[in-house]
Amino acid sequence: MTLSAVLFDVDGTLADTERDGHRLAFNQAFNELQLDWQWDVDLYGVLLQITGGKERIRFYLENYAPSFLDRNNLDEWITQIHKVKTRYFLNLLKEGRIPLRHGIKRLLDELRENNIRIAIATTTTYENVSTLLQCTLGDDALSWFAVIGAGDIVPRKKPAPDIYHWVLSQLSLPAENCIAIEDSENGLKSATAAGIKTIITTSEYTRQQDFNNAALVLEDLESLMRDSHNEPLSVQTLINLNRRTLI
Ligand code: XBP
Ligand code: MG
Repeated sequence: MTLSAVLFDVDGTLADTERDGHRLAFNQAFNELQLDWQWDVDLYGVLLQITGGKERIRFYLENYAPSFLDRNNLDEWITQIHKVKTRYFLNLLKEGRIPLRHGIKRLLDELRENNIRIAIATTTTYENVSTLLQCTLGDDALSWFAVIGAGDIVPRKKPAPDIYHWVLSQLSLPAENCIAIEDSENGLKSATAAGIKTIITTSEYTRQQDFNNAALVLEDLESLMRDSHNEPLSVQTLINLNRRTLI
């Protein structure tokens, strides 16, 4: 099997965006809208089982603030709240508060040097992705990615495979020529349901999740260097993995 493309998840994979990013942005939006909802670190860890910010707000209402469910135009209201939250999240990105995870820039550069295409498959919004890439990698970084599949472009979010199917179709590649890099059980389920071998780099909220079907589980892209392998996750590792040889 030729390795033709690597598909990257965003939140928790490209960058640790959740605890000190999205969670803060949600709380800032709730404050601006004078809603007495505050998502602390532990509660947010529970809410993260639901992917998608709008879906997460609705899940919160259903389980923690059901009196709001009687509002007229509930979906429109949630969409408005999410728009305010996204504005705060973009501000955090532009303030440089959310760096890339260890090894991400190195691996992106290596993949490009080896003419292996890179793509994005994420639940968050396109605007969040483009701003993260521009703030961390520079204005031309968006053009490095053959495809960016984000948010509402598909009807069902992770763990459904929709976003990975969409990215594969845009790449015109079969799943067996690709590898996905993810951080969560929802992401692993999504990518593997699309037939894509998946590497997990765990993040703060996902460390204890079930990664049984992952091809490889790492603390981060540099952790192989800290173990016996003495080298970080490299393109050759990915190529070998895709050929199903031992790492
Ligand atoms: C993670 C998500 C997103 C973010 C919040 O996406 O589930 O919903 O938590 O971003 P992934 P939005 O791991 O697939 O990158 O509020 O824009 O949804
Ligand atoms: Mg993720």
